[in-house]
Amino acid sequence: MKSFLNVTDLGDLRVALDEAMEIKNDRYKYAELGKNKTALLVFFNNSLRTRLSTQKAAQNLGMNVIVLDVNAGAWKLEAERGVVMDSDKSEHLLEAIPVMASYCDVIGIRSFAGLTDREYDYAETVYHQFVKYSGRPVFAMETATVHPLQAFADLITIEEHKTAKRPKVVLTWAPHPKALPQAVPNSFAEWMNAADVDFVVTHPEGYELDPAFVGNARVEYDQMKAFEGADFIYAKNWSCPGVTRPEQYGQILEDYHTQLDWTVSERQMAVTNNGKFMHCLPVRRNMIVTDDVIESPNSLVIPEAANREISATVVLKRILESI
Ligand code: AN0
Ligand code: CP
Repeated sequence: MKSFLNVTDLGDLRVALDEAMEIKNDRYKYAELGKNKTALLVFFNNSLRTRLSTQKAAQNLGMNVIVLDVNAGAWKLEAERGVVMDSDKSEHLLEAIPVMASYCDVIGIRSFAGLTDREYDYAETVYHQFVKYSGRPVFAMETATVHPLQAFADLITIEEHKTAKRPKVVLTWAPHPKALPQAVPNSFAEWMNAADVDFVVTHPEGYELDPAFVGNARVEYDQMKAFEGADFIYAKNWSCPGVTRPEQYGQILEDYHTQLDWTVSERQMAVTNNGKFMHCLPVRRNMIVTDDVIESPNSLVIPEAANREISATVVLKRILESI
């Protein structure tokens, strides 16, 4: 595997899930595979889980790891070609990428959506520059439109905790004070569409996800109706994807104070099928979800985060096997 952005990059999901379980049972099984290979993890944005779990995954495989926080010590990087570089950006990605590539064998990228230029974000411009100019396998650690390491960990978590053969999984929008990317819900929708689950999405009107990810998934604008009989509730905020009105891309469409009834609480969880609660974290309590729900025995947020080590180990193993 030379690039990891989409669910199709992993091939047969059943095989990938079996591999995840194999690694979970013995996470050092492939400790020789990465000997004398170096993973470079490049962060343009903050991270707790991705930073730690991906380093741990690389170490499980015997790799060396270098972490670069671009905004904390490196030169500020320009990404657009043709710009007269008279701002605070001292270096261009077109030099920085091949230089970084010369020190490593695999590159992970975290580069969030700018949320101002839909076309630029949805073309995954920064990610593809890394692919093109590094000559190395590249994997997404949340890029402009996707977070596949998260979605894979989510799928592993659902697989481990499901009680029905084909569980009902609901992705629900929830309020947040700041405009957030669509990467997490995009990937979650993409991966749930590919998995054997009954998938429903619920959000206020105007927050429709890009068809490339949400496909033909059922959309229910009434959150309570969507929650009925659900086995898993996956909460996340996202800003306007700008599908029907591109000029609203990246915006918060209504003051969050008026939408606090979307916060996941016992009121909605009561109509589920003893539903499990999921969120990728970091989460704002009593905004996305109440204290009671996130602390309840049905909350999976901690095992879900722990599975990030497993998804990253499988992905790095696949990449190492291809170089
Ligand atoms: C980011 C987001 O919503 O994409 C990262 C989530 C993993 N969240 C925040 O910026 C709070
Ligand atoms: N879920 C997730 O990717 O968390 P971080 O932003 O802390 O890496």
